[in-house]
Amino acid sequence: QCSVKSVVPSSPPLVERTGDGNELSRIESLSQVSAVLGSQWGDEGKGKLVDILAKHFDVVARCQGGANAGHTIYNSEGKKFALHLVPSGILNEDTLCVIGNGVVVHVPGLFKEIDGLEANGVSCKGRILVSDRAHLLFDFHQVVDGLREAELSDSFIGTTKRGIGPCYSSKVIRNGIRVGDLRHMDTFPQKLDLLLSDAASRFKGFNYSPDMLREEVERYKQFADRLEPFIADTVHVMNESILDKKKVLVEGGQATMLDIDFGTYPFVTSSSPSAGGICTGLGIPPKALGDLIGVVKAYTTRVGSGPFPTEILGQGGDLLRLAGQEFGTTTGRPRRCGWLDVVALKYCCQINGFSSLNLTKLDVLSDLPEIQLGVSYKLIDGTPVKSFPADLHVLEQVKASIVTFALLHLVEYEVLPGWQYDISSIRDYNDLPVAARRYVERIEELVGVPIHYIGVGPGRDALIYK
Ligand code: 2SA
Ligand code: GDP
Ligand code: MG
Repeated sequence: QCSVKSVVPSSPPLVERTGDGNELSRIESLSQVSAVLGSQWGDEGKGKLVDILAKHFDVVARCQGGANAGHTIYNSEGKKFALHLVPSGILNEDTLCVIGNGVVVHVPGLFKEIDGLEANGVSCKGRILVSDRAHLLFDFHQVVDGLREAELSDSFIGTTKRGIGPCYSSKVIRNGIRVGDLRHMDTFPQKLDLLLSDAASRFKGFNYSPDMLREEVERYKQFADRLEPFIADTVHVMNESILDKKKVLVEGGQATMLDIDFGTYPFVTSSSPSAGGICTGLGIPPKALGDLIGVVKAYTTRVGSGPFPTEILGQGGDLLRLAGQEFGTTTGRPRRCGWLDVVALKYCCQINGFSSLNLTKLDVLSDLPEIQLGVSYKLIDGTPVKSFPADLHVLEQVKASIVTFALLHLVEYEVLPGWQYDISSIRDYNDLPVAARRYVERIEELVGVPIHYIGVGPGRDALIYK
């Protein structure tokens, strides 16, 4: 199914480093409003970069998604935190964390996360704001997520079953309930009744009773009191922060290839993890946006179903999964693994206009004798594919979409030598083995966006500033 285009591209000139490689100057030169976005199928290591940058920003804000996200970060003592709804700026005590209007909020989950953070010495009081415009994600949305997946049978999406699709559906169909509605508990029961009755009429397996409504309303009365100090008009907060010259960092969840519009639809999430989602999910104007950093793993992973052109099936994929510890942060699911897909990455760069990239998990490739880069696709009749295909046409023509995608689009690979050297303690770009630098620079060359940060381990310090 794949062909090897060339072995080792003509050696690009190995430059001493671009930029001055100084940590502070790299971070301090970031725009007043910057963003960290996923540029593959998620789990690129966005949380780690946001945590590192947070100490230089006043506000860290999430704009889309919900508790389907799993962002893993480590504090200076090496303690691990898996965040889902709380922005990854939370470990930096001076940072205000905003959960924007575009996020879907499961309130019990949010409190569980806050309790876990507080129990580990991270103070959340007064540091987290939740938009009054954000939609509430109820337990029943999670049940419906499972029922929809079961209904799809073999064509299931492979969702996280966190209720994301059903909650965004409620939002878009306009019977959703928003965080601000918790301030009106008199009308809350009717609204919830409408939502639950709707689900019950749609799904045979959904058991709805008056008792269920009563219990849920009682729970939410308590949540409403506890949530009140967190609720804010975050559109106002965000825009005032910008006017006050505060530095704002936006943290994307998931990634562009899972975007409802640009991803491998229907195998996508239900929000816009790409640049457009920043404005709609926070209520800040496009002209406020400055640097957008795309986070890209040195190889590719994907959880759930759907096209994955550079996937390595069998033992090769298993080895990469093991080396990279590729298991879902939210669900623990094993992630599918493959080579870096430059076609998809270029497409993501186009859509988001990334100013720079953070290449993560370069250390994971250290044992490999050679590394492949998926540089182009062609159809089975040899026609080159110019850009990442929307594939709807192909999907309509064929039944087994996943298999067909792999068969119809042949990937051409470049093979580069590996470095077979432990790079996890290297902190200076020029100390990386030549083959590792060549890999980094070949990606820059193919994609046309500079790589300013290189991850060589999960810890905060394991970052090379290029
Ligand atoms: P959903 O739950 O409706 O958003 O699922 C739809 C698709 O989006 C994918 N998706 C993700 N892919 C990678 N990482 C995600 N977060 C977790 C993590 C995932 C986990 O950090 O590891 O723990 O399994 C994430 N969230 C959504 C999902 O796999 C579907 O393909
Ligand atoms: P996110 O959803 O994009 O924030 O990524 P996840 O946290 O879901 O998954 C990334 C995983 O890789 C986490 O376990 C991180 O601790 C880990 N990680 C991040 N950067 C690096 C890196 O450069 N090297 C290694 N070995 N692990 C990393
Ligand atoms: Mg993740």
